[in-house]
Amino acid sequence: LTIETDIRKAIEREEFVIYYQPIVDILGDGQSKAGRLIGFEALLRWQHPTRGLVLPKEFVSIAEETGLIVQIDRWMLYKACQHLADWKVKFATHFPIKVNINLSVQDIRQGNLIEYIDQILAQIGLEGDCITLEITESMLIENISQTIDLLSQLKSRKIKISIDDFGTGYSSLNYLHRLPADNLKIDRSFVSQMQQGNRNYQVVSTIIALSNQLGLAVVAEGIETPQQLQWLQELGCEFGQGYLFSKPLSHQTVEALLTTSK
Ligand code: G
Ligand code: G
Ligand code: MN
Ligand code: NA
Repeated sequence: LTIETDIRKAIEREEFVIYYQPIVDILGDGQSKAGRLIGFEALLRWQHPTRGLVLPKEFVSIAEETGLIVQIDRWMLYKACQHLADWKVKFATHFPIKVNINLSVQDIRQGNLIEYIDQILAQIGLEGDCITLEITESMLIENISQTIDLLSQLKSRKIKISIDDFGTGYSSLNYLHRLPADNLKIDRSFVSQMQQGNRNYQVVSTIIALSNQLGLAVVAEGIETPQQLQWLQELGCEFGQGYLFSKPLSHQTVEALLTTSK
């Protein structure tokens, strides 16, 4: 319960910050070479007055149980869109850079998410197509019809939908073709345990083949080694994220990166 009180105070005092992890094009094509930055995943951090930088695993599940995550995620949406609009002006040559934002099931249940998003996009002056919302398979399964309805409304605003941690949920194959999703993120547990021809390698290979057949883009998470990158490229995975490219970066470090790579 004291953590709940602490989270409430953190919201009031604006102690949350956003770290941004680069997402890169790992295949490239005729025009662009592999390794190009295409966007960032916005990741929540708590800049705690005494504990330092606290990671989501320490507080997100309590924020979800108490419903406080809704306020936090709305702050994330607003702040990440503000940062993006700001970067668009400062670092125009890098655009279109996109931002991915994680949602929890409570955000979807709240009801007025669409109105909130319309309001911030209008206020900040951004188009929906520069944001991707990440949702997990388990969120979909809990509320399949309500979720499909919401996703369709997001799609009509050109907001992209990503299925996060793909492969860790339940029989996703049954409904995947019904979902108005744009891409899948292969869970990092599969990527980290890939070895030529082993079970994880087969799972990754199958997810990529399936995505290609369904016309979904694929992002592999948690790429840490050149070998993993090479296998993913051979399997036709278009996008990647992971420590091999970059760990999540502070706002200040993102600006330094965009400045030097202009
Ligand atoms: O940054 P890190 O890898 O520690 O994040 C762990 C998990 O925490 C992410 O996979 C994501 O599911 C969750 N998470 C991170 N940022 C947010 C956020 O802003 N909102 C919600 N709801 N979950 C987040
Ligand atoms: O749950 P979600 O996939 O949204 O969160 C991504 C999390 O994975 C973040 O907390 C981020 O810090 C972490 N992460 C990102 N890249 C790597 C990586 O290459 N290796 C490991 N171990 N973790 C990573
Ligand atoms: Mn995510
Ligand atoms: Na996640």
